[in-house]
Amino acid sequence: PPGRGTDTVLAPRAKSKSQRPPLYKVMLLNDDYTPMEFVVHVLERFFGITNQHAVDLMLTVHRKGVAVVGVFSFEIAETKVTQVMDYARRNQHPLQCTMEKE
Ligand code: TYC
Repeated sequence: PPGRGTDTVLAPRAKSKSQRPPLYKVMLLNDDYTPMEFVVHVLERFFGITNQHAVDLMLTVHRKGVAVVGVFSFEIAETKVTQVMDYARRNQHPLQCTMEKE
């Protein structure tokens, strides 16, 4: 029947949703106190993002309030969130990092 999505045709060799693990978006949230340079450093250190892209992404979070900084399996996403939150706390910054199922 129409509208139930039961007859979706997959592209050749594409895996159906049930055949791959769910992905999780890792997001950084803006705040008024964390220094911009610290956020750039976090993006480079924990997400392997180049300085040029890290500056752009940090400014996107600064302007929009939130941005996706990566998409990972549950376990990797959880590790990233823990690493960022621990590192921010150790450096006494209120930076928040969260994850959400894609
Ligand atoms: N808004 C912060 C400032 O003006 C910078 C900032 C950017 C903080 C991104 C957090 O996730 C963040 N210093």
